[in-house]
Amino acid sequence: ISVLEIDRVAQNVVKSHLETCQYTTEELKRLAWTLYSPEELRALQSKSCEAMWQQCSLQISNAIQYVVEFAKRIDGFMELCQNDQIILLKAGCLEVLLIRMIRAFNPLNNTVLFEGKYGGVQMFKSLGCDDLISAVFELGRNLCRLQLSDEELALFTAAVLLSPDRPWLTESKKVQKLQDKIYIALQHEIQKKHSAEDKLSKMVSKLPLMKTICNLHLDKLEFFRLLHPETAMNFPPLYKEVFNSELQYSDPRES
Ligand code: 4D8
Repeated sequence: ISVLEIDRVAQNVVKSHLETCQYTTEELKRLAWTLYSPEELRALQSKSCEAMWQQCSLQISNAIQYVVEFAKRIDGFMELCQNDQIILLKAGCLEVLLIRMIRAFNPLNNTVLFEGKYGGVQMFKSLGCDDLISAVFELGRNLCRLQLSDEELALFTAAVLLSPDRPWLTESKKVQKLQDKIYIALQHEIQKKHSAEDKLSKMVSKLPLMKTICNLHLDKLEFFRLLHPETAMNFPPLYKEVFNSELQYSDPRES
């Protein structure tokens, strides 16, 4: 492939990313030291488990809408068969959210943006998912250390989304070709910045922890559904569709 082609891929992916981030980098910089007060934190911590799950599923569902829009704008994604588009989104969107999270993560005080203010792990106490939350924050710290630019973030999330090894893909060769180009563009972007030459392998080495987090989230959700079926039924439709374990014909691109 030509340098021109790789540049075109990079430009498209970076543009799609920037157009589909809820917050600009400047907005996040301004917000970075807007912390929840001790009283607000105490209020969050004393919420019921159900109310906190509802709140988190709503936040995740909002964020997923932007990921769906991101996917749609990546050249080649809409040319995949509908079945594969759905499989890629369902399998990859939490991983993409976890990578996107670093834009809204402050490693200096170990806090993340949640509904307009920053808070630490204790903010999520009432979920009753301490292991999941500490894994999420560990990933946040790990990824922040890599100091990824928005360009690198864009290409990395696109590459994760276009993973050809997701189960049940019908045209994985097509997905593989798209992902190959994106990884070449990412490597190219990293070299431009004179970053450490092993930056790409360091990025890729975080994928297993992301997979662990995704599986942990699904386990917690399944357990929560058993305990509180009525609450789980009222989770946002998009959240339910994406994380539903059953095979179904729903389409997260339309919610
Ligand atoms: O831009 O939409 O404002 C995380 C959620 C991020 C989960 C959100 C969350 C994000 C996952 C809340 C709970 C990542 C941004 C804010 C809300 C992604 C954890 C932290 C978005 C980037 C940071 C900032 C808990 C936004 C993983 C999941 C547990 C459950 C019980 C559902």
